[in-house]
Order: sequence, then structure tokens, then C-alpha cells
Amino acid sequence: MKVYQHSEALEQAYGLAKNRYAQVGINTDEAIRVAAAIPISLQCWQGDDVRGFEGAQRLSGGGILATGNYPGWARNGDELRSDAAFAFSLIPGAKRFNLHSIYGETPGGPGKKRERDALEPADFQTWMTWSQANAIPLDFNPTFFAHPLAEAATLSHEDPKIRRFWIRHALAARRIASAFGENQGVPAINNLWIPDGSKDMPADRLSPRLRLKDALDEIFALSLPANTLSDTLECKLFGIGSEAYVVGSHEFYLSYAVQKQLKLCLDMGHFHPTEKIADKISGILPFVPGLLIHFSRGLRWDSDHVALFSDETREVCREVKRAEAFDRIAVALDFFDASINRIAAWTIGARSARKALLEAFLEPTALLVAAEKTGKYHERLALMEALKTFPFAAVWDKLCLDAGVPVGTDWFALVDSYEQGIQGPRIQ
Ligand code: RNT
Ligand code: ZN
Repeated sequence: MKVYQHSEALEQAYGLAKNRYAQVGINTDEAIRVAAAIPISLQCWQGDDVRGFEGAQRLSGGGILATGNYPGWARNGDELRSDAAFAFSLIPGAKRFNLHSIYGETPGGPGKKRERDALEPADFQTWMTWSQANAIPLDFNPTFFAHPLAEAATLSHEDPKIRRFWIRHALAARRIASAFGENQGVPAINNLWIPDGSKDMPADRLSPRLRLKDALDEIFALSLPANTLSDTLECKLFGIGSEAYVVGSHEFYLSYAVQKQLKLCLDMGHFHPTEKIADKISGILPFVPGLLIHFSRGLRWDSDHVALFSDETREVCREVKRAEAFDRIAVALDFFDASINRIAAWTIGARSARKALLEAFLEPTALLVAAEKTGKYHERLALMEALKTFPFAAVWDKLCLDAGVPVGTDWFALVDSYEQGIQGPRIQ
């Protein structure tokens, strides 16, 4: 299927596309440059189905679930780093890597473990060394699931001892993320998501939220340098086993973020199944310092299917471009599909996100706004329709070519040989 790589036809197609976009005032070279420079943070947990290195056989509970049994998941840090580096070679543009607390490698060998409330930057030294060597900045997440003390609740738990354990964990995570930021010279995002909720209608919705608020107050009372750490809070409407109530809902974290001037994380799969997040961006941006977007795809009850070049992804990227807000909005992937090759899952999701970023920068927004301002709504609508059939594919291929990654479907063969040589032989 290797068709395009370095072919003359690709350059010719790009030349024609460039002229076509120039007619609406768009410089495609510039769009490629800007779209490729926006970092996409890849989620480490797609590489091993959110198992982590604490010895868990399989992600259990916590409102999230990885389904499928495709062979070849990464069994340790070295395999995960190797798989991620290979995925990076298939994905064009700037990249970051997003870790969860369960991916620590405590010095002293695989048997050595530190409890989550005692984790330190040293437990992530292997990652920081790798990050520097590959010039891949890291992001971070405290892990409030897959733990005996997380069975009923975490930061909203009634028992102060258990709540305190999780507060200590959240503080440890912020310190680790800050160490990442120091190591990499740009802030690490530390995203806080907790699964606390209830399967059926609770009689008391308020008390857990008041406890969560108090816990957050303690967690964010620790002041760490803003040039090393950027804190975000992730809301959710429902999860598996928390269908009736989630303590950290959208309204809860939105209010908290506004009050404390923290950033909010919007995950595409965390709202009502037909509710989209694109319109929320301009509604929230005037009130918070920034947003983190989890690119994901909700499908019926699951919020974590592989992100695609979907209408929603495209709309989100367009909205951020129109608001000229890419300096305040971070892009991260959040899905976990264990039923397909995991490197391919990363590649599909990240290439789709990059494609949507590129398409956004190819929009002649000024023309749309001009039509709007002069009341020519028919022109605004017609131009939006016309843009859908502009020669976008040729510009996308050129972005991949310039970035030195496979064009079109050329990466399939590379995944095949990595699977046969490296992932396949792993005994699991
Ligand atoms: C869960 C949240 C959260 C997780 C990761 C593993 O619904 O989306 O972001 O997916 O922390
Ligand atoms: Zn998420």
C-alpha cells in the first residue's frame, strides 16, 4: 500500500492545494508550521491498558474500564518507553508524554514500591532521564483508582484517615509534576481526576462535595512555581458504577476553578452522550486561566474510544483557533482501547488530532467573520460548506512529509513489523 512517500505526485498535489487555499487568503506553508508546533500529549496508559507498574493484572473499578485482549501490551517501563518512541516516529509534530502515578519505577528494582502517598520525584527518574534524552516534555496525573483505599471514595471519603491518604497522594503528585517541569524547562500539567460517585441516587449529594472542596483547598494550598507546574481539574458526568452521581461534576469543578483561578480539563467523553464541548470553550475561557482538552470519543456508555478526525474534534480545534487561544489551551489524548494494536491506537488518535489542528489553521476565519459582520449569513454558511471539499488531504500529506513521518497508510507496514518483532513475542 506504499503509494505516496516522497513521490512527485504528492508535491504536485500540494502545489495545487496551496494555490487553491491562497485564493481564500490562506498560506498553507504557514498553517503547516503552526499546526505542527502545537504539542499533543500522548497518554502512557494506552500502552498497557491502564495497568501501571504496581502489579495490577488488569484495571479494575474506578468508573473506567479497558476492554479487549489484543496481544502485545507493554509490561514494564522499558517496553512502554520503546513502544511510545516508536509511536512518536509515526506521529507528526510536537509531542509530550502523559504519565499516571502508577507508572513510577522506584529505585532498587521492580520489587521496590512506595505507597502512593509517599511517592517522590526519584520514583520517576527513569522517565525524566528519558524525557530529556528524547526532548519529550512530561505531564502527570495522580492515580485515584485501582487501589484498596479507593473502593468507596477518595478525596470525598467520609473517613478522614482515607481522605488524608488521598490528599497526601495529590500533594505528592503535584510535587512530582513540578520536578518534571524543572527538569524539562516548561511546566508539566498535573491533572486531577477522581472517580468518586454513586451507582444509584444518593440521599446526600452535598456532603461529599463539601468534603471534596475542603480536600482541594488543602491540596492547592501548597504553592509551587508556576513555571514548573500547571494544575488542571477534570470533571465527569457519569462512569461505570457511578451512573447516578459523580462528586466532581462539571458544575463543581467549573465553580472551583473559577474561584481559585485554576485550569479546567474538559474530556470529550465526559458529558451527556449528545453533548459536545466545542461551544463550552468560549463560555469558560473568560473566567479561568486555561483549559486542558482530553481528546477522546464517547460511544454509548464508554467515554474512552480512540479519538478520530470527527466533527467534534474538528469543531474543538476550530473554536480554539478562532479564539486564538492555543497559548491557554493544552491538547492531550485520553482513550484506552485494548482490542487493537496499542501503538496503532496512539497513532490513529494523535494523527487525527493533528489533522484537526491543521484543518483549523486552514480556515479563512477572517472571511467568515467579515460575512457575519455584514449580515451575509448565506455567504458565511456557503463558505463553511465550500471549505469541506477544499483539497485538504494534499496539505495533510505535506505536513507528514515535512515532519519525516509516513504519509497516508504507509505506517501500517511499520506497525506490522514492530508487532512481529517486538510486541508479539511478549509473554502475557
Ligand atoms: C476518566 C478520566 C481520566 C482517565 C485517566 C486515566 O474518566 O477521563 O482522565 O481517563 O486519568
Ligand atoms: Zn480524561
